[in-house]
Amino acid sequence: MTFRHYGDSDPVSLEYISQIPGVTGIVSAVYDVSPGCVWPTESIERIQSQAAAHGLAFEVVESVPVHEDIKLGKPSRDQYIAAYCENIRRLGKAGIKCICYNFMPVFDWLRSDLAHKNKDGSTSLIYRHEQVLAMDPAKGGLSLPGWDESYSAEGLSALLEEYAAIDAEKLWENLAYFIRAIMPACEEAGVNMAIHPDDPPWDIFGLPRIVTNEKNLDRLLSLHPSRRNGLTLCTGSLGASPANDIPALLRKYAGMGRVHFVHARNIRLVGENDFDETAHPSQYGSLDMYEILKALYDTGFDGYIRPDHGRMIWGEKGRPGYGLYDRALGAVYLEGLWEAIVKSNNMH
Ligand code: DNO
Repeated sequence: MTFRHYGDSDPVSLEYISQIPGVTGIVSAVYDVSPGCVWPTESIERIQSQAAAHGLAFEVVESVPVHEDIKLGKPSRDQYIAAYCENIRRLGKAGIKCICYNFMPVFDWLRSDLAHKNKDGSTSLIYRHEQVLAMDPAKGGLSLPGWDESYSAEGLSALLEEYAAIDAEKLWENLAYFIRAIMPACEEAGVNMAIHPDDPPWDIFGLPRIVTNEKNLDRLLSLHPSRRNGLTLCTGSLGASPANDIPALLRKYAGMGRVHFVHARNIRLVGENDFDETAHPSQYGSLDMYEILKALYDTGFDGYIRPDHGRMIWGEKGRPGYGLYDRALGAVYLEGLWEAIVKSNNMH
């Protein structure tokens, strides 16, 4: 059981993380290096030793960002891929076993509201498709948590224009090129790549999104047969589309040994393409967390898992989705389910 940590700027301390029952490691990254550049070994080692000082392992990186030129398939991609491979080798040497990354054009995860007030006074991240469609990213003033705020409105418009030539098939080609180019470094370094599904799993602002459903996950895994070409199975991202049966997907892909990392969280579907993030327990959302963990247990899953986004509760202020309290409750809830599954299976 791991817990995401955003480095020195994270209001949640490593000490507090080490106090959460059952959490044995952190998921982190070097945050002060631009996409496409090489991470200094000292920065990687610093995270490693800070975690170790609190008895926490650092074996999972989220994320090593993929430079937009790689997604766009520009000639400059080769130099960025070379830097990516160097990062893989450095991370492997420092004890990292798994790298989470994504291949979403321009924007990472998107929500329409980061602090939607629930009846009980807690706040949640929510997504309302109409509201997102009404935003114009090229006009600026749009600030959503998942994406690089360093773009100016003009820079963003120019980038979006470059993507006009990239349809889903072209993006697949560029993803295939990237995966095939990095696999040798992964083999050499002993590092598993775990692509994060697109969140939400549909096209946004006219940009194609391709890591969205079973058919596409099959295609992704077929791009390179190595087990190291694997998945971050994010229950909330894929679960936003009711066609995605999460326990079934886990049984299939974890059964193939291709799931290296699980992001566990619950969401409540409230309309077509609309959802609220909820507390982790099954009763609050549309996902059955017991069935999800049961699928992992039955397939002998031995990868990493972390509680994903939590609500803001008990007056906590912090990074949307990444407060301490609700994620800690999520971790312990998941551990409780796991203990019950393990023990009830040993009894038979
Ligand atoms: C959201 C996260 C994502 C994830 C990246 C991986 O909270 O799960 O931002 O870190 O998509 O590259």
